[in-house]
Amino acid sequence: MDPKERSSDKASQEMISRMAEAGQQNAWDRLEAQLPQCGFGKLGICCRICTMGPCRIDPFGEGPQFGVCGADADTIAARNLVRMIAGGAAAHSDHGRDIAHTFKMVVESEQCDYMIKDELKLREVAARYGIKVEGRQTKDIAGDLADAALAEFGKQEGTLISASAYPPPARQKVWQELGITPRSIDREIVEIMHRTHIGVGSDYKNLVKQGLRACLSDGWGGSLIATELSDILFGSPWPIRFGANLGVLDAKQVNIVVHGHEPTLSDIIVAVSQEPELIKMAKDKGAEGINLAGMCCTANEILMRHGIPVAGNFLQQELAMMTGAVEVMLVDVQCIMPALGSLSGCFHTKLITTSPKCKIAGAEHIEFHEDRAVEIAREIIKIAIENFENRKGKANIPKLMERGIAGFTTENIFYHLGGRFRASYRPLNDNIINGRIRGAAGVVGCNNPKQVHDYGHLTMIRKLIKNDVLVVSTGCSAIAAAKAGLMRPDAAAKYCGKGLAEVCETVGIPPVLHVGSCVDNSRILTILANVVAEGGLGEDISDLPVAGAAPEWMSEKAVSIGMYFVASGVYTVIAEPLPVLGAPNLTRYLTDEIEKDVGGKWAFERDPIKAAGMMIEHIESKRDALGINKEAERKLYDMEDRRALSIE
Ligand code: NFS
Repeated sequence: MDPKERSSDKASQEMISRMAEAGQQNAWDRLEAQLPQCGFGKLGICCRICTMGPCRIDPFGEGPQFGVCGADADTIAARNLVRMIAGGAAAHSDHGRDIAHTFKMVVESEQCDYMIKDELKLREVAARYGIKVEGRQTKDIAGDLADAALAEFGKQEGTLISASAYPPPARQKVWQELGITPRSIDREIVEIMHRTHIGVGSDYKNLVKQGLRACLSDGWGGSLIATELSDILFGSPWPIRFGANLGVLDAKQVNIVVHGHEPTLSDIIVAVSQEPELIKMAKDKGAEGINLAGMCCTANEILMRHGIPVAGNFLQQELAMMTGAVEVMLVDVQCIMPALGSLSGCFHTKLITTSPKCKIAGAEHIEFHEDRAVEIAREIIKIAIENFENRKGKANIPKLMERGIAGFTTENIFYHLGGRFRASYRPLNDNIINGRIRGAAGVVGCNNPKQVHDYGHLTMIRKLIKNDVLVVSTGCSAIAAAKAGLMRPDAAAKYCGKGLAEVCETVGIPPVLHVGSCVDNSRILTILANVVAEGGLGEDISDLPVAGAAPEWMSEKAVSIGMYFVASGVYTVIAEPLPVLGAPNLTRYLTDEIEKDVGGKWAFERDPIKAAGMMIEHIESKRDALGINKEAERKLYDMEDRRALSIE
């Protein structure tokens, strides 16, 4: 086993070797043990929906072509796919719902550990929801917004307010004509489960249509609510310096790693961990202090708002524990490997679960209640401090970390690209029109042990910025970029093409903008809506020279995200194909014909260099269509160009 074949990140390679030496299993080992994986499952053509099955379709056309009920490959794969969307949209939206409940609690209670931190954003969002803001008290506006946001989840009539308040009018028309304007968040998810029950829908296009409606209720609904209410409650991010990679753990301090997705507990932990009394307690135990670090999207939440360092992305959770330097790994929900439970048993590390939705064998459960947030946070930090003296042996922390700048949002990009005196999207649009910036790409999503860890993200991003494509990033992709130094402002001179470097250096931004966690992909949607509204680049998101990608995706959430970008008009390239390849008509629809319906489509490409090339070609074709590519400077990319441009 060569660790370089598993991860391109040096700190991770070091820990992967250590795990091998210690005989500890990790996700890569478990993947190997699974090989060869089930071909039917990969192609999406096995069905376990009823007990007449399990059924499977022979992809070679020799064996059965129908399940017992008569479902063919397209029906089976479409049902499986939209159920993935239901899972992903549910995860994002339930996160949004929890934030909305906390928000309501803040508004209603007299004394509470949270408060409204961004009144300006509160007023802006409330106004979009049609709530009267002028001359009203903050509390009253917030109360109305809490009710309006919560109603979005379960209302029985009409459509989502945000689906008509945020996207460009042309986009709304596309959805109306296709009949996919989301009605309410929960309803679209429930309806997927109904439509995919045995004996309901079998028309694959009609099944996908419900998938489109549900993912739109995620991106422009549940996720957007999560992002916006979090900004109002915990403060809107602002550019902030940070460190990333396992080297942010500190052998001399009490290390607490917060992992998962929701900011409610972690945000309080940030504040409480700075209490002098607790720091003194840590010092009395022989530690130099309390060191907080994040993992996965919880990391992104507290990084964006407080500059808390990031220990790593999805595939580094086991590696962080393996350092032996983590006193407490505190988890909430999503992307938490069950393997952490048994691994924690080999170290002094306490794995603490906090959500009633997420209990893990081998973990201690301390249930988090928003109305006792500070008290519970103190209790957990004390456990970590007490545990410091139980560290066995020496901590093995790789001495690797990078610095960068995060904290970009739909609102503050105005300031950076527009300059403080001219806060608007105009300079961004102008730089795209004049060709200094060719376009923009959202590179997002997970890690997947099927791809070399971080390699896909980094190779793709480097090629995009080399070709003057501005990159916005979220989730584990953003963490990969940060660890590789791509979020340093000086990365512009080092990695970018001339045009993009010029723009980045003038305004002092890195070429890869960290816009937050995975629910914050909603920020990318609202950025796109603002670019359209600014004018000069068409009427709809599907006119823009932009593309999306998830080069190492693995989760159902990523399917929902990809689908809502496609449904919003964005060409979206992913590495591991959607599990639909055994269904020829469905595959053709998703990767081709769907573009006529929604303006965006999917593409599958494992090679990140080729994938980036496809995105650049798409961006150039959109520029052609907009008429902003002057004949003289028009650049077509043939194979030779691609090779010349590829890095590494
Ligand atoms: Ni997104 Fe965040 Fe990471 Fe993937 Fe998981 S942490 S929500 S799903 S693995 S980016």
